Amino acid sequence: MTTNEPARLNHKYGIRDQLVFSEGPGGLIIAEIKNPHGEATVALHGGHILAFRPRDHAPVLWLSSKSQFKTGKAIRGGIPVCWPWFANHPTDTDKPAHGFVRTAVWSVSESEKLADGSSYLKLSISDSEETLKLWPHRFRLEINITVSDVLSVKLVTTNTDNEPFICGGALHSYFNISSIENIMNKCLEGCTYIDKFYKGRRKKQAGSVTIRRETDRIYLDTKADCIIEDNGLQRRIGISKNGSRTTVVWNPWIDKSAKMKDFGDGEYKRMVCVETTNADTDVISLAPGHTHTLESHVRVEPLTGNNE
Ligand code: TA6
Repeated sequence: MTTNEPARLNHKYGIRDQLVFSEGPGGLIIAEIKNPHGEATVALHGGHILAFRPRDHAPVLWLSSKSQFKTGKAIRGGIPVCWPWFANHPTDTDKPAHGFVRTAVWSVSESEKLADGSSYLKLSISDSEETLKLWPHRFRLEINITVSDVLSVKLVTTNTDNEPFICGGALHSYFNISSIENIMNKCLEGCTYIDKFYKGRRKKQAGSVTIRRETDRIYLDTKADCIIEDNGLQRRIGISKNGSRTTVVWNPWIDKSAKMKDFGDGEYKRMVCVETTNADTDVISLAPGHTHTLESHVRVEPLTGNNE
């Protein structure tokens, strides 16, 4: 029986009526989590949260209908883990975009039913011969996932080498929305951002972020919590964060999404990425033996008239 065989995983980490491992799409091993507060699906491939839904709400994460669930391929949607760099490698564009852990298989390290009935799952990955060829540092990376009516994700980097290293990364979260015209992001006013759609020019955010074209913005030096207000679904998605000084907002819009075979026609209207990140001037320097935690907490609340 291999380490990631569902039967073995269920024996060691399964939780009756709450957490079960099985073969999911493309034969990838998934953990299905259901508890009185909400539900989630996590793939061992990429340490990738595929779905999250608090009880009585519509799904919070978007997943493309054309996602490829294949070894070595990134999954389109959910929360890809970008690490140890965000977007292209800083000096070698032959290296995989967004690092190498989102296409690697992670191991299960821990699972627990918490006192309040919520569920906890920890996956981990460490350096290997393959990773050392791409990035010459020893590390341990863990993703700690807590599912209640809030989805709490903590990405913990440990430098297990004897030299310091610099790393970036992101919880590259894709959010499910009623329609791109219906939403606004009320949290980044006054922040400086790199506008990747306009040749990387630095600009300052005026007012709320609304999306009416391809949008690819790296907001720097911001610890702001973000709110996606969705008039169509009459809800707010709150994204609070710790250990992150960069927030990325991305929607590929029509032309770019049409060129992506793992993006369904017109699906760009139903998603927006708000990514909890450290990139560009916000990357992290980690001393040997030290750890860094990148946290994202996602919650939903009704969008009632009296919300200010
Ligand atoms: O987070 C925005 C971004 O860096 C965009 O530039 C776009 O490349 C997106 O990530 C998706 O990247 P992927 O490699 O998953 O297609």
